[in-house]
Amino acid sequence: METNLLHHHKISGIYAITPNRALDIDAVEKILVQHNISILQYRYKTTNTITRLNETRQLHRLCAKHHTLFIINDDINLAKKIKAGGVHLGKTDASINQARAILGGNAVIGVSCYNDINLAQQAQSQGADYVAFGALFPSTTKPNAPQCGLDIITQAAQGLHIPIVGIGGIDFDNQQQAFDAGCDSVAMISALFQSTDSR
Ligand code: TZP
Ligand code: MG
Repeated sequence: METNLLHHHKISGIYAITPNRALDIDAVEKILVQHNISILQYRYKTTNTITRLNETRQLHRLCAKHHTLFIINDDINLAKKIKAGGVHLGKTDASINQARAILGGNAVIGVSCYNDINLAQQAQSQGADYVAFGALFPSTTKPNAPQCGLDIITQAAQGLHIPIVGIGGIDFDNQQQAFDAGCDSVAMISALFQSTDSR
């Protein structure tokens, strides 16, 4: 299975994820600019399809303006519909094969691996473009997320050639620990979106 090297360079630095609430587009734009964000994920879990369509269309435009790769959490059909850059899949979502079949070879497919290196190896061999490990630190956004030690990141980095994203409780104070352990990129929700006057 070939990997999509086209977008590897975008999976670096801070990986911004939208909070699970209605979008403040200006706040998102400030964050993209202030932190030079090269990848953004839409992760609002609302089932209101009109809202989802409107918000992702706005974000897609914003991302195009700022050369940011736009990823949608879980929803392959929405990603297809708005021509997003890709999709992020968790344990209970569709398979990599399904996503690839619907979105095509250029789509960026990310996969949550929690703390499981075998899952990451499998995802890589099935054509995932990046894998995510976490929670690296206690997360107020997802307090019951399984924990992933930094040692697992270091071990995973030795056996994988696709980028590794760390997630969970990462902020501006502890991000360097994640990079030092071997993360290519660090995902943040609350550290970026907690306050509207973004840092
Ligand atoms: N998966 C593991 S922790 C987490 C997800 C989606 C939430 C990350 O949010 P925060 O606010 O950066 O801890
Ligand atoms: Mg999911």
